[in-house]
Amino acid sequence: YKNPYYAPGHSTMVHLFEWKWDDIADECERFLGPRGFGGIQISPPNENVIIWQYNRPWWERYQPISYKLVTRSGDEQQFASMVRRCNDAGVRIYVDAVINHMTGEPRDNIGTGGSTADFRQWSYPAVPYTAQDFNWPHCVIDGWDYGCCPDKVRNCELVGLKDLNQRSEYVRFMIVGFMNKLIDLGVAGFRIDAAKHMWPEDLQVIYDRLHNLNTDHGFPSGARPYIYQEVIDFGNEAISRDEYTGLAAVTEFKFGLELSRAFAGGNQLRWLNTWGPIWGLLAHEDALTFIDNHDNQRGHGGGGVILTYKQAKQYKGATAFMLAHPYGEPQIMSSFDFTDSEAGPPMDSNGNIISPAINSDNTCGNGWVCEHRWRQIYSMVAFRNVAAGTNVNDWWDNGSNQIAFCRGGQAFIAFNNDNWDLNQNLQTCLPAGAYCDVISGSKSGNSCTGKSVTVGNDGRAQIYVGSHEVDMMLAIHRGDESRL
Ligand code: ARE
Ligand code: CA
Repeated sequence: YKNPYYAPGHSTMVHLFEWKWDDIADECERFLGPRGFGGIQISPPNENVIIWQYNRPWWERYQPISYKLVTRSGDEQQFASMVRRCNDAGVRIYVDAVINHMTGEPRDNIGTGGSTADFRQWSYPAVPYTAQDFNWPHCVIDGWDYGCCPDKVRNCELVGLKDLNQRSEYVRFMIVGFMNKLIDLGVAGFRIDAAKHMWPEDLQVIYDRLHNLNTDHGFPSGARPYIYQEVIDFGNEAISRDEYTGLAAVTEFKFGLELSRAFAGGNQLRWLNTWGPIWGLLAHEDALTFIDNHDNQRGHGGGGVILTYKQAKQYKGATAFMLAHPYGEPQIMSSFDFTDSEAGPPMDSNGNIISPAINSDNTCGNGWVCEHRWRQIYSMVAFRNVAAGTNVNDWWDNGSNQIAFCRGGQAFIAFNNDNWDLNQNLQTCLPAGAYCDVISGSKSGNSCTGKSVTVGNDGRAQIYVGSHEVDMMLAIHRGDESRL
């Protein structure tokens, strides 16, 4: 369950938060596939309760009312078409699976597919689930429980969401049926929402009953789904991420916290020369890594000060480091712009999601941030693909916040997070020749729209990153996008 089965030459997952299926399919074909992205985490595809009381917040999608594939993102047919088109473009789909619970007790009672429920009776006829399918007696998790009481964290309600009993064979059957349907439609794996709130042994049973990936969608025979489990573990709670790594991969929340701290200036970049498990991070193959996610970018769930698109220079620096470094399986957040942390995606007065507009400079409009379309970010996905299979070598630092390293003989990157210029003759490990920096610009014909770098026969080059530049890094590599 730890292999994402990316298409050859692809890497990196992007979370297209609240995107519609038709728009995702277009994005696979026009951008993500050609740019070498590996996969997409989509918002939960199954029917959720509509919450007009809070003007359709993004979090209504974490309140399932059935397993029908009908949401604001699209219906089952649109879902199937998206998966087909994305797989054909070499981009995998990973489903955010909300299987710990159903809804809370919202004032509204109608789902995105027209289903209703009787919340107070734990009755969800469109699945169907009845009271006996939920944990009993009913209780709600409070903050203290995380420190003391694994049984409460797993058997009580997370923020009042009706808590399913995954020990029940019937509940397992419904969950497995839902997930297998998605696998048969061609998805490559799952994010397991609120995995901490389910017993590892129950999850193991569920995972082991999943189908192999669909060979009609280009997966090898016998391939198991990629599973990454949402377990927030900063090391001070009764439930540890280590209880889940035996099953499948785990979301590594310390990763974004430490890189955010460093790139926001709270820790010197030179210390990143040991980046990886020495920092208390999970083993490489166990870690789904990211700077921010849809919760902590808006102060929901998970502690710490996290960089987001709102601190663009530092955020791009942290993201570039994530993509340049071989540790972990990276995921990029792709957001809609927000000031209100509850607000849902751009929508019309009927609650329909408004599609992102695509500008001529590759960026998005209509309220969509599309970090994955920022040149400094998608260029680093290409960098990662060129550097695949190599380690970090020829680390250099200035004893503070200027660092540089090579990835084998494939790629080179330098960062300057000091408030003075970086201007050094450094080892790039690349063949002699001229290269375009893929951060300040791109290659255009036989020249560079941004900086160019001349590598000598000894592999060395003069590297300049001014402290007042828009970006704090410079990156060159052997791929077509950089080599002149
Ligand atoms: C909403 C309302 C609530 C209301 C509830 C039920 O906001 O006020 O009580 O509905 O009516 C998201 C939102 C929630 C929202 C929920 C359902 O964030 O606000 O509730 O959707 O609509 C813990 C969990 C972790 C979880 C975070 C948020 O361990 O699994 O809390 N993250 C996932 C998703 C969320 C989603 C859910 C789970 C629910 O990523 O987007 O919630 O499906 C410490 C602990 C963490 C704990 C954290 C916060 O750090 O270590 O384990 O995270 O505190 O409590
Ligand atoms: Ca539970």
